[in-house]
Amino acid sequence: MTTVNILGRLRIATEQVRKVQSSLAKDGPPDQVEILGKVGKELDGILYNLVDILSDDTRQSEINITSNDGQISKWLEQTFSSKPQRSTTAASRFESIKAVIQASSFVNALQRQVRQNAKERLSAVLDLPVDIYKLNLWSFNMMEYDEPFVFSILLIFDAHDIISRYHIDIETLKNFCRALTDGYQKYQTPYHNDFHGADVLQTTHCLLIKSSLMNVFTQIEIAALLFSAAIHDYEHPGLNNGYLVKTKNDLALIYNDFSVLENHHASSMFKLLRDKRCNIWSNMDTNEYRTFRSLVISLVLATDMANHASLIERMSTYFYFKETNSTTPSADSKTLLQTLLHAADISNATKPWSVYIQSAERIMEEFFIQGDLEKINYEDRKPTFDRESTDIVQLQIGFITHIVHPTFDVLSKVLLIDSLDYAQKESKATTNLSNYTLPWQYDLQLNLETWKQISRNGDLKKMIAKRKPLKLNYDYLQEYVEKAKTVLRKRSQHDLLLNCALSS
Ligand code: 8BR
Ligand code: ZN
Repeated sequence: MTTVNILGRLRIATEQVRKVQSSLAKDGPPDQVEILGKVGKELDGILYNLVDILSDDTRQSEINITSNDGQISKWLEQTFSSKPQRSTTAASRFESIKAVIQASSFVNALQRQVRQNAKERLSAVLDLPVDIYKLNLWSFNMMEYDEPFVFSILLIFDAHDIISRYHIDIETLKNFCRALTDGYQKYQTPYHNDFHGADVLQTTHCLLIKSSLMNVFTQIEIAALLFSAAIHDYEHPGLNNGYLVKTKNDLALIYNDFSVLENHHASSMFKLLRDKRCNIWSNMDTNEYRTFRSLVISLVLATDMANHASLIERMSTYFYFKETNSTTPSADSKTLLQTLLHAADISNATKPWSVYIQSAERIMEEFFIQGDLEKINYEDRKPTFDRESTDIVQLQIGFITHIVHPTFDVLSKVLLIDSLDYAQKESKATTNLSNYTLPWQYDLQLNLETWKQISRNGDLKKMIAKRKPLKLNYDYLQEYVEKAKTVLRKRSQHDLLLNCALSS
């Protein structure tokens, strides 16, 4: 149900309360009339808040027309609301996440099949620096390879059968990869470049194959998810939405300050696809392409970090209802796809320290370049990110604690429940959550603990080897990684002893 539906029902209920109140006003019991008055006022307040929320979100504009003539209803809905077009099969397939969870029994067989197929295909024909087995690893470091899109797109698309299913011409795919790389390199940004794009693609691929999700998403959904992952920051200028809006940048004016970057990534990519030489989807069926394009747009727009809270809230509410055994609201496949892409987008802090620290250094440098520009061009004394005074350690601790942790916690719940279901089906009686560690859980803890150790005992001057461009002292930081490892080891030993003591 959309917020608009809720608003409509609440409005009708409020009207009824008001009617009863006014009919009782003359000769009804005064205390009850007073209560009704208060209830009416309260409902008015809620209605007001809902209208306020909706006024900022034009995508919530949804109407349901019930006319005898289905064709007319469809035309009315399509013309007078922004209701997304859903095929009936897609809607019924995804009643809830439960459908996703229940499908886990197929996943192992499918994973094996994917690997086998991929092995026999591209790597044998093309001279690529890695094979699909390497790209299946969470610890893979994209920054070690040149031209990362060329091999990652070819291998990952092939592994998911996208190349053959959509009859993608290999030469066109290579042209596309080059154009994609050019777009990502357009502004020579330290972080939002082709390494980040290819990294998010590879991480999304890992999330898919490590869960049962791959099995229940349709081919078109998987193609849209992987494509969106690859292109989600296309032509990123290395400046954030706030800056573009503040400085009245052309892009902000084009998109009326609304998800400026994300609109640009999607829009400029579809413009590139108008070029025949790069259009890898030219053989896709027209109807399928419509669904594909709409999914890609919604996935790329959802990478706007402004959606983070809403996304996590939607996923968390689902688990709240599931835990309390109330009726579970349905979570559509789109929310799940958006969560996977969002998680992959911010996954750098969940990778092994040596991989993560390179990303952290690059994103911080990109923030500082924006800070330099704010100072020079706008004489901003307090830029968002000041190279000299920003506390990198606290910023990383905050990013991990408030953004990355909640995201991966929600994701872990989906995937762990999935593992549990699978294990129970396999009748392993002693199933317990701790038996199923996901690839990111240890490194996420270790990275956070490392920053905490540095914040307690580290010498911040020694941590930074160079300020412009930012260069961190990796050897010095490594000392704290080792300290953090010891802390985590002691903590887990302590937890183990405590559990034993409690259970004996
Ligand atoms: P985009 O890659 O789509 O811009 O979204 C991810 C955002 O998360 C980045 O722009 C940045 O603001 C933030 N982020 C990431 Br990713 N890694 C970070 C890190 N290590 N430290 C601080 N912020 C980070
Ligand atoms: Zn990104």
